[in-house]
Amino acid sequence: MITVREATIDFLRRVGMTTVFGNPGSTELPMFRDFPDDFRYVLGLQESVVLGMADGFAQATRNAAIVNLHSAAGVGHALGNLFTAYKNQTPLVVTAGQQARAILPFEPFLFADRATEFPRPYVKWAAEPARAEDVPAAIARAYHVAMEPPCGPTFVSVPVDDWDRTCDRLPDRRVAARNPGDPDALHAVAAALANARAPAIVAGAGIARDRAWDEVVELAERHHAAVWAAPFAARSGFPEDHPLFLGFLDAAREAIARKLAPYDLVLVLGGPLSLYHAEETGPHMAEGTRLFLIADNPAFASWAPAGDAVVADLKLALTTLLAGPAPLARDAPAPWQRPEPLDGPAFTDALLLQEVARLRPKGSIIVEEAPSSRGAMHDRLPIVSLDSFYTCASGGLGHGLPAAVGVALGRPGEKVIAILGDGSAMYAIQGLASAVELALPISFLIVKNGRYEALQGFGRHFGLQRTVGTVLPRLDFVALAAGQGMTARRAQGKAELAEALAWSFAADAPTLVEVLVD
Ligand SMILES: Cc1ncc(C[n+]2csc(CCOP(=O)(O)OP(=O)(O)O)c2C)c(N)n1
Ligand SMILES: [Mg+2]
Repeated sequence: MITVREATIDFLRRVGMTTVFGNPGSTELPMFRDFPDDFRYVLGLQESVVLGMADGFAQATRNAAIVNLHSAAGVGHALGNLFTAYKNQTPLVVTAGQQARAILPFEPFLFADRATEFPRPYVKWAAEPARAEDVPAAIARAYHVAMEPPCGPTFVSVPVDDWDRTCDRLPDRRVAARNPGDPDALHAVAAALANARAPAIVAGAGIARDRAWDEVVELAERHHAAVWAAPFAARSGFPEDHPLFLGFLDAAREAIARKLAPYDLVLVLGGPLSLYHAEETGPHMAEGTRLFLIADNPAFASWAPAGDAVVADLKLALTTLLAGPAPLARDAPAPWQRPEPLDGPAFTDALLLQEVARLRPKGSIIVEEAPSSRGAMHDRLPIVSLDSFYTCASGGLGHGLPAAVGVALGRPGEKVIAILGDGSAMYAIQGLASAVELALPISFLIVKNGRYEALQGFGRHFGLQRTVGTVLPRLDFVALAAGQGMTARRAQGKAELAEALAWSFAADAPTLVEVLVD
């Protein structure tokens, strides 16, 4: 017999979850008695930072990350980024402390009422085991559920007195969960694709999740298919400098239908396609465009408003498609006319992104949360390799800054560039302290426009004369960084920007550049 803690540590070690992201409290500490030397504890100074870092780390390492939160209040702080992790399909095993079993009837201090309901519906599975000795098995189950596509967070609430109880060691076992897809359905897609007159591929985040990047390039080239990025794709699924890449779809029903109208067949990979940000009417797809979806997430398949769908691992499904019939002879689509390079006096977010593209170290990783700068990023900062771009799939702000820390921790020695709006950066600004503590080579670039520009834009969309609560003119990010032990610079004007970026990109410690855009 061993302790619940030993059995849990033993399991975590077996599956490679030796980095624990947390913010501790009295109801968690016994989990860390005799904390093993081959484990590390990554401290986040607020639980949304903890969750965001774990999300970035899990995505970067392609394995579930273990998170430990303080009972109800800590889980509460983490919920926004838990929602994002759910939408990102990031595998996480979230544990939270609970008060000791013997005093639960008296609603003790820091007790979590209905602990397993609190994080729902943004966890795939949640449990507070009925007996202490069931805790390791619950954590093992949480791991396997988190890792089964569609991946996502799971939750285990653990009473504080459980860790020192005894139990059996868990059996060593593996769970294989990749689904190759229904062969008949995939053959139907392959046949339709071969016979299409003008096919298009829509590249979604699932391509990166399933590492199917090379297969998508091969499929697009084989079929001379136009490739569009899916709306708000949280990861890049196709090289954006490839001649077949034609641009980005907006999260807008009418624009999607219009942009895809020239094609007689649209194959959405790792979608969703029909992701709408504002209400619009009209058809989801032009008449005469046949739609197919292959995705790792059965939810996308079930609610897609049009088209036939196959739920599958993208890499396996594309292997089937690539073995399909040869396509009709057809010309390659006309290439995307990218906007002209900027060289006027205006000091804008677009110029910043152009300079990042020009000066960034080769192979650096972009993590983005700068809402109104998205379009400029699409135009000027092409993502050209697998796993070199991360953003949140949910639209919930406060993910990008800590996610950048987690990505950097998961990809040691690689440069991470976090492009953050000034409003966005403030939701989890304590993440800078973790970056300093971990000495990670991250360049935090703050697009300082002094406002929530995306919301002001939406205000105009709704015809508001003035959009209240959208200005933040007095924030000083150089001071906010310095207060957490990070060196920072301010840049205004092109020469100063180039110098600051070169300094930040060359640093092997975290740095911040506040860019005062017009
Ligand atoms: C948690 C959360 N709160 C509020 C919002 C609404 N929201 C969307 S964009 C935005 C503004 C973000 O400001 P900033 O990062 O400065 O980017 P900008 O709009 O200026 O480009 C806000 C508040 C959100 N998406 N998520
Ligand atoms: Mg802003």
